[in-house]
Amino acid sequence: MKRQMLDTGWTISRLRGPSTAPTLPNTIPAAVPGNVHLDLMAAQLITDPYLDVNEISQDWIGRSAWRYRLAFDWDGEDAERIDLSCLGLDTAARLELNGTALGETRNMHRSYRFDIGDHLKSGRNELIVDFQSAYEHGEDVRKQLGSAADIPQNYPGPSNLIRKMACNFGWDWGPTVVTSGIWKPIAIESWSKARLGSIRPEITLQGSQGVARLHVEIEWAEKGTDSAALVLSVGGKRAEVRVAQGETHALIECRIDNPRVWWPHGMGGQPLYDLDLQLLGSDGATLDHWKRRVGFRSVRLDTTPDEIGSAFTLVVNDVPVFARGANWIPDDCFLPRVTRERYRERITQARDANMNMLRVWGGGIYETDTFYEECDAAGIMVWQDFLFACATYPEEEPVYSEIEAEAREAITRLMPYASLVIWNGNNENIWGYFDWGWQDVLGNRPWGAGYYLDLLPKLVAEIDPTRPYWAGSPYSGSMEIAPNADEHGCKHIWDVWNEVGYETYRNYIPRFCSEFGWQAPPTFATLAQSVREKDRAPASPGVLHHQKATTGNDKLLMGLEDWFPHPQNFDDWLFVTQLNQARAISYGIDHMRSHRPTCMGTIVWQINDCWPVTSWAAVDGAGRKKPLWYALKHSYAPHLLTIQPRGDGLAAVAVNDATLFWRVPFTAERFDFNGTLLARHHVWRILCDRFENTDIDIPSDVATPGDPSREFLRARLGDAEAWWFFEKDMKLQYPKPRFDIESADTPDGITVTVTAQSLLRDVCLFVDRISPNAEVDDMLINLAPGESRRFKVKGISREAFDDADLSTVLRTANQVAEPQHH
Ligand code: BMA
Repeated sequence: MKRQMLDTGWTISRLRGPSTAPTLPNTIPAAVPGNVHLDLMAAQLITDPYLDVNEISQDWIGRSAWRYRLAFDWDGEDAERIDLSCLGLDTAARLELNGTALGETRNMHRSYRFDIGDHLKSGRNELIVDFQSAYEHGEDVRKQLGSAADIPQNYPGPSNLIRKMACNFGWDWGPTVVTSGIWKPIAIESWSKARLGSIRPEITLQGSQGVARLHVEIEWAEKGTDSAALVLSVGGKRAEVRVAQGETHALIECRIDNPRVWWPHGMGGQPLYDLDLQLLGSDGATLDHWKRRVGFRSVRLDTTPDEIGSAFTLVVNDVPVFARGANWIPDDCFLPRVTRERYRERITQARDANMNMLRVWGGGIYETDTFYEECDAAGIMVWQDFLFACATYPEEEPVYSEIEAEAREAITRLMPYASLVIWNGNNENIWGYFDWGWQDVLGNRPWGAGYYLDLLPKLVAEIDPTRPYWAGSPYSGSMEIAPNADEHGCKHIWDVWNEVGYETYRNYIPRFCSEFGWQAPPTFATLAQSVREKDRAPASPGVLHHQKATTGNDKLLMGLEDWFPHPQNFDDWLFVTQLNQARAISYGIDHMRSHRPTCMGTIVWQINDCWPVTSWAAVDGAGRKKPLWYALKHSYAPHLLTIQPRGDGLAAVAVNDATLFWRVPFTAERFDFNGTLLARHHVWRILCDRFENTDIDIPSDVATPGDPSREFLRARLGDAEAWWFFEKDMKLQYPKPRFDIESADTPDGITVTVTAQSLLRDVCLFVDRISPNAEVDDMLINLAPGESRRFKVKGISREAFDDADLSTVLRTANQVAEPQHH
């Protein structure tokens, strides 16, 4: 097999579309992989769609048809078969080589292969890939489907009719930047005799044996008359099977005794083995090969009925795992920009926030192999949605066959990855069917249940029997039980944020919470880079344009209720809404983790953004960490101590997600805001076993304040500590924040030492306001009077500021809780 990448020399041109389009050159240089937006930006024919309100005037791009063209030389390769291999075309494309049509494609989530041997010439060749506008393609499908297409859909565009990334049409955190393009590599592959077709590796752990069982399809060149052999090697083991001439299926297996086992982050290591599969001709020459890094582990989903309802617990290597995670959306609206470095940075951010799971949400893509490779290496478990989100989907043709083919390919491509632990049918579609009034509109028409309850579980069982499948997020496990029930399956909590305050998290004890979130604007540096300076106000056109949720900015203020007064200026608005986001999510996680093992997972909406925007994300569209990221790091710590209401009083709950028992002294102390100790409770040793919780009563003389507005509780358990304030911030008589601040050079940045002269709550250092790329190691730190804390800041040099600047970017809850200090 010889591969010639077609990755240089392409051009694009606009074929047809709205008259609102600017005049464009006849041909524009194109990057492949890429898309038309990236090329138009690179050629400076459009402004950056992420800036200001530029998005609005660029609607013509998605409504236009585009031609990709490549002239290339071919030297008449001596091979029996020559294929054009396209790993990703977005979306409805027609391909032509030297004037001959090769075929048409209709699905961005599939790959395509065309036999081009008869159409290639030696010398100059011309390859054309014409993309129809996605909207026009949607209209075509709508016409074909008739009334079957006229079914509920929560978001704009035809994303429930065509197989294109749904959020490309706009979402409640994403712009409408409908694009077209060759978004994954395209190449000419020449081969003789035989090649490897699809490969389905079942990689598992059975007892103490690692099993690598590969179902291999062999494709024969037409003139092939030879037999072949497959050779598999992994972990020092080798297996060989003969493939008779014309045989298209083979099974090959290696078993490794006592392999090093792959574990999720925090539970053990992530050893990966090189797996190598060779297809050999009868002369022993390599015809084709395939390589992956694989990890041995077992996974199942425990849904055993219990006195509450039924469990929803992932069990890895026979150990129940509490999933500490976040939802993942495409990291950029323009997918080809997401490089390996960027995936690695984002996945490292997840790991550094003590996460062990990311959920790849169904309105995006089946991620690139790079994503799963990085998750494998980091020990980040992946929950993979099939690509259906917030809509009903027709089950008629031509949609059904596209979905089946797409699912088959996605399952096969992703099954080598150890990190992938569960397949999920859809995002919120079963919930929508039950609770969003869809049934009134649908009548008897199909809406997608046939995919989630029938087709997809069958395909997973057939293709990837080593992994669990769940029909939806949320889903209770039965169409007889409300999909978003607390007692069964996985739940989304969205009334908190949308309607009610975050104290409501405590009303729910879900078995697994696969979505819950709270919005805040991006960091200052990211906002400053995406809106003009005169637009730096909460309700300016620029800032509002970078807020896509219905009444999102109103909800930001609504959510401050009783905690903080409405901010009076832009800087306070940024800080207080970001602080409230961090507080809200910690409140939810601490509560749900304190209810292990009833609840066995919290997947926050969302870790990342695809552009600069006010959203639920912890890391903003430029990769900067919002205060929420630091809150996640604290609330997802393997050793969590949290104070929770229990009965009439308070308990400290120790949550031990570390692999060792936790046996340490416990102290709970009540102080007044001046730092005077008022009451104390000490226990010589508390035992909290590994992967367990222990509730520690706080005696009422310690838990009951004299003056709830001027006192706080502080509990410590070994390396963990928890604070408890008896009132919401607006009722607290915080002292005016007083502190000393000092900085010192280090080899990779500076340290900043903050010494509290008064109680300081939620100390945050917004160093991005001094140097856009500066990053602090921790935030949201409480300091009692007299206490010091040293922060590490990287990406900054002493020349950029003086210590007075530092004190202006230090913010605390004291500053914003009430206008009058005491
Ligand atoms: C759920 C998600 C997303 C959405 C989020 C915030 O609906 O599945 O569709 O972005 O909530 O509203």
